[in-house]
Amino acid sequence: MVGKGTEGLSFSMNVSVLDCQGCGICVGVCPAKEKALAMKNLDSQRDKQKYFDYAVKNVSVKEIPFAKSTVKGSQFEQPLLEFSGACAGCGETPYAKLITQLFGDRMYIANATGCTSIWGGSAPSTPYTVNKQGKGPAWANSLFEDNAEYGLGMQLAVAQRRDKLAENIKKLAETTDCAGLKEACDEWLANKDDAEGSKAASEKLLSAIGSCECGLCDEILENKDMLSKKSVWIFGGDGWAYDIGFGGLDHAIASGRDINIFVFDTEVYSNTGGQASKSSQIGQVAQFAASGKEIGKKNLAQIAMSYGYVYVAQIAMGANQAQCIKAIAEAESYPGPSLIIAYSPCINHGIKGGLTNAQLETKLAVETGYWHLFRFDPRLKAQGKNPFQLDSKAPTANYKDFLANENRYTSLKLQFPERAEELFDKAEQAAKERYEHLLRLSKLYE
Ligand SMILES: Cc1ncc(C[n+]2csc(CCOP(=O)(O)OP(=O)(O)O)c2C)c(N)n1
Repeated sequence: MVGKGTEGLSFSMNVSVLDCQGCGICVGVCPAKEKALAMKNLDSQRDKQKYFDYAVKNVSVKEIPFAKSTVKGSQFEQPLLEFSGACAGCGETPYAKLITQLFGDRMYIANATGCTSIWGGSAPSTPYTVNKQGKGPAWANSLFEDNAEYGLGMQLAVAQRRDKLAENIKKLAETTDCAGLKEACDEWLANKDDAEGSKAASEKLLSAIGSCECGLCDEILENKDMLSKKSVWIFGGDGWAYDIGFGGLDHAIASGRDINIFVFDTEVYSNTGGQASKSSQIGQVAQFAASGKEIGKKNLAQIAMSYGYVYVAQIAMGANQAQCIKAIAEAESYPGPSLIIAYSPCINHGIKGGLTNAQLETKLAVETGYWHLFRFDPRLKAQGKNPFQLDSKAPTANYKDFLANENRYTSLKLQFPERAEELFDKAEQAAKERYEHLLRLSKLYE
């Protein structure tokens, strides 16, 4: 038993020995006081594969009475992203996996070219999968240059097809005299834009249609994939979002349409070997910034917030899991454009100890004031509340301790110590000013 309502149930976590990449993150982030997990040599664990295979084959998904959008509740949902080809410990995949746990059975993904499209679709295989009902993310990769437009197009197509379906279901409700069908149509119409409600109403409608004769039914059945509410996601890295795809991203958020943009912010073009982007930070060594980037990170969140009707959040999973899930759930439920910028450690950062420490590194990023957490929800403004919520506390650790933990900064110190000192001071000052600016924003929106 893991909480009220789960009497008679127990759970275990079984790792697939053959698929585990050995990143060791689970060992590092395990909250148990006594270390509950330990890494062991692969050969000594091969005979444990049978437990994993048994669980996959025989243990069914259970209805668990925890809210899906909580840390605990989300982790009892089936991930519809499984074994990707990402670097072991990648900071991007945990976000995508979490999003599929929340919305995977009704989600569309437009994926910009970049690491997310490479680990997300290394043809001929894909780590995205389906649940027992055969439902899973519909995924496609567009050009690096036009992915926001591609996702916006998906949203427009879905909206158009669902509106037409609603028109037909309304007509059917008005004309049918078959028992139960009118009620099923009305129930679907009332729940069309409710994620869970539309799923239940769709099943009822399909079963009512099955036992009635009707002229419009064929057309409705042809479009039954549109019965449940869809969740349209646009995935990409910072090279796409801040730089090359920015014009399209701006166009897509300005449209006011119900899209969810998720930026996996690694602060470099990761997939092409670590070139600097407008998201890279002062003092960071990257390709095209071999002596440390001189100018500051673009404030993409602030640009999006200036519209007033865009949901915007900055998150970092390892720093605050609850805030991360809250932002993702709020963005998805917001019936307009949403932009989430997620801090994503990358092998290019050269984190001390390697990506084993990726999740802990995001915690350090927030504690040192290197990265800030906040949410801007236009719905709150309409309710007379402050739409801007700063979720980061004032830094409790030294900014330069974060820099000292990553090769992308320490390498500058080794090569150009004086310049490093100068740029790191500038970076620290810029981070302080960003936090003060966020504090002022919070007051301003009050
Ligand atoms: C049409 C097209 N333009 C450009 C590229 C080259 N390209 C592929 S991935 C990439 C960088 C992606 O960087 P980013 O958006 O930051 O995502 P990340 O890899 O960091 O997740 C570039 C420039 C390409 N493959 N195709």
